[in-house]
Amino acid sequence: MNRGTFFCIDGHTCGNPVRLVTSGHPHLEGTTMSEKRQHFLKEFDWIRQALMFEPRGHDMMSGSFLYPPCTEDGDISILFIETSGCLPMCGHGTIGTVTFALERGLLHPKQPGLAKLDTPAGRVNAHYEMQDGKVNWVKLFNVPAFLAYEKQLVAVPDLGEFTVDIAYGGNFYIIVEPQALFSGTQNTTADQLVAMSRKLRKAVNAQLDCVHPEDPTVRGATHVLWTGDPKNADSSAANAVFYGDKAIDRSPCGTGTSARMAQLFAQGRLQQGEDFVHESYIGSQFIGRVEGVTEVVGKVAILPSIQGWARRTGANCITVDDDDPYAYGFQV
Ligand code: PYC
Repeated sequence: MNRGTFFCIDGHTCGNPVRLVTSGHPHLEGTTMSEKRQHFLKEFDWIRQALMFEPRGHDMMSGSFLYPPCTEDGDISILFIETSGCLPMCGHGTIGTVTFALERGLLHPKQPGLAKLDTPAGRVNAHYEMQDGKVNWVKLFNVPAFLAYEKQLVAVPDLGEFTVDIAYGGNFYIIVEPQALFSGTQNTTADQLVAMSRKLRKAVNAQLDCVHPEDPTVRGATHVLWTGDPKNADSSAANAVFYGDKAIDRSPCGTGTSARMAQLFAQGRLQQGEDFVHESYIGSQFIGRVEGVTEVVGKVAILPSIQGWARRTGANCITVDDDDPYAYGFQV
């Protein structure tokens, strides 16, 4: 039996995949994207698994669906799908989604140059420059980001002790700076980062409660952000972001960059208005900035922006049929 046919625009943001699904959307209940995300996870997670995992996707696959706005002034809503689940917010995914949706005529912001987005994590405003039908860049004004835990000593089975900070930038990030057991991303292979990340994430979540104070459905440290020396002279810092079970982000990671800026700002290592050029594991760059300061339930938080670009690579029509033993994907 054919369970569904999904038309997709495929592409990438600074190297990391974005699959914008343009048909086959399930109807979702709820008045906010956070509620709709919960409904999708409960009833329709098979769609995510089919479109993200092998053989139709791969370890790094990441995508989105567009829905009508949930707010009066919103232009559109985005539901993120990924190998790890449905993220509350995804920065590279938003830059790609906005770029492809504008270029293919799926998004018509009320105010040209500014798309107001409803995401499960909250309002994200996307400023963009479009020329001859192509989007040159997108600059996101992300949800408030904050440092949740500082200098936590975590004993990781088989590895040893790590000292980490945890920050929220749309997802909770375990931030690891060079220390005895880790000498920086420049000296560590992707395979080593993946192996260490899995164990570290498990140990952190066993030790600490990471729950968003305004939305208890946003919980758990899902991503690990390893830091290091950049390859490019104009980068402020480099990272390697682990997500899902085997992925290292090819982009500098929008929510990770927001979390990292929140950490650096809280520790007096980054100032409001200063550019923070963040470099990915493959050397691509986002420009981040602390645009303002606010608070989230009494905690100091930053208002981060992230600027990057995306390119379409093609279109795809994916079918999911029960006669395929791998219809809902697999992981090795
Ligand atoms: O850009 O926010 C991001 C992101 C999350 C996971 C992969 N990329």
